[in-house]
Amino acid sequence: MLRLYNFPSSGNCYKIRLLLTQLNIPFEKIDVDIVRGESRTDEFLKRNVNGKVPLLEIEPNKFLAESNAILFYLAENSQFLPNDTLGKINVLRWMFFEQNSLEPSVGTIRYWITKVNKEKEYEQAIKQKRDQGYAALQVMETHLKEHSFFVDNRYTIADICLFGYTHVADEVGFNLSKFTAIDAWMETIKNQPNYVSMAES
Ligand SMILES: N[C@@H](CCC(=O)N[C@@H](CS)C(=O)NCC(=O)O)C(=O)O
Repeated sequence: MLRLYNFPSSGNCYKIRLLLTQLNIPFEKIDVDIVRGESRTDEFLKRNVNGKVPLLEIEPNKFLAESNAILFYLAENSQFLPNDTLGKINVLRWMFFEQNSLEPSVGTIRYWITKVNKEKEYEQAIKQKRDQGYAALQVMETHLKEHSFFVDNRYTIADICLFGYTHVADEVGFNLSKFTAIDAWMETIKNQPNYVSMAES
């Protein structure tokens, strides 16, 4: 059985739990307390030299790191990834955008505020990252005003990947009220077959 090294409230880990659930693939979860440094032990670093979760053990002692690489691996030959090259490349395009623009802003602010209590200490950095987060959300909003999903007008891992941090942005002070297309897209995702929330997965 696949083993997922996991931190329950991480958006990056949730992406994997959501896809595995929607693919009906059973998996074992091994929770790693990243706040207490459990992803930085010698033992864990042997599994992932980058010291981060999610990490998927795809065969005994064979590990795959990076949430979006894991999504791509799992989605191959499924309904969640287009078959054609251009479709796949467009999925990658949005996954790179997520890691470059959304996750380092919304995801990092969320970690600083909710996990390590650095709201005061990192006030300036949070302000800067909040602007970057709103800029990323605006790009998504503009795209979603014209399209139901990110690629080929169908639900793919590009949507799963972007949903991971977008749907929890309001928990850390992002006001999403003017992002009506994002709101509609998030509702559509919550209505997909076998959808599971972060807390329930
Ligand atoms: N680019 C990586 C980011 C992974 C990441 O930042 N993981 C965080 C949790 S969301 C982590 O494990 N942090 C622990 C640490 O850096 O020590 C991915 O998408 O998987």
